[in-house]
Amino acid sequence: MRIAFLGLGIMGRPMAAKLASSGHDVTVWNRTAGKIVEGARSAATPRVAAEGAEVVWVCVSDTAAVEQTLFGTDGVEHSLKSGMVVVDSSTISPTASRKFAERIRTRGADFLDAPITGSKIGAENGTLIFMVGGAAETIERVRPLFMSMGKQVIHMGKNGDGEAAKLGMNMMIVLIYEGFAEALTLTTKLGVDQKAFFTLIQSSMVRSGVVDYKMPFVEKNDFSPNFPLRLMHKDIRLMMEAAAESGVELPALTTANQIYDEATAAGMKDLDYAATLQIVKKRAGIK
Ligand code: NA7
Repeated sequence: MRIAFLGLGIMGRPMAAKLASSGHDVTVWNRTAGKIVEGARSAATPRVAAEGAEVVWVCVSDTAAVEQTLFGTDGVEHSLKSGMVVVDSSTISPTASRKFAERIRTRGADFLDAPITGSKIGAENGTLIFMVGGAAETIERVRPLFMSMGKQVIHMGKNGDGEAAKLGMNMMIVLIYEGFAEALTLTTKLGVDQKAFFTLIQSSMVRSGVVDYKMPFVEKNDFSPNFPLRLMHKDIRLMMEAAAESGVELPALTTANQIYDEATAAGMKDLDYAATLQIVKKRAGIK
């Protein structure tokens, strides 16, 4: 298929590389020039990248970035043709995503919100999971592309439902990790051996995929970014915005957000979100 891939960040670049190495005809664009993908052409603007494409795939940081890429001066909108499909794998506001879908549809194209889970490693290995909002027929048309980059596609419902599901899932990641960070901090302060505590967690019912994934990094004090804290903090703001819009209270998340605020103020925004453990430890006076 002829694909325009827009956004070559931590996630986007390996995703575009998987499409190119699967034999698709890929043109990439990135806001800051200089990022390239082997086997793909580079375009100067989203508009140029999208010209003649059957599918336009977007993976940029936030709601404003998606809006700019789709509808800005040199945005995708100018190259939209009837029958094209736009897929957005960025994590953004569900409400905004629904509006973007409506605007794309007025041009005869279709839109899927298809945020991802699986982190940098999943993007590099082609094992991402996509949670998708939009029409089932449109999902089927682009299924081969999903399967070049990932291992599973879950249809969540109508447009925006993929984004809503992603916020719910990331909320669980934030709270599970915060629970782990607080438990580790308390037990450390009480004198429990960290390795023994890890063994207990992995042997018992509190075992979790999130902790399994982060534990080796915590053991090595390696907080280099797999999922940068700044992006999880952005997602927390999206969760709180969606909660305010729909009249839902999120007391635990509100507390976790304070830790993220403090971590950001301490200059940790480009580290992995796992670095929030350092804030909890610092508050407890643990070096
Ligand atoms: P990164 O590694 O922070 O990359 C973000 C990408 O978004 C990168 O290509 C940026 O271009 C691009 N970006 C940022 N702002 C804009 C604007 N205003 N217009 C166009 N492009 C922009 O993020 P990830 O790849 O880890 O994650 C991408 C999404 O998936 C995000 O929503 C996550 O929450 C999930 P740059 O190179 O800075 O010019």
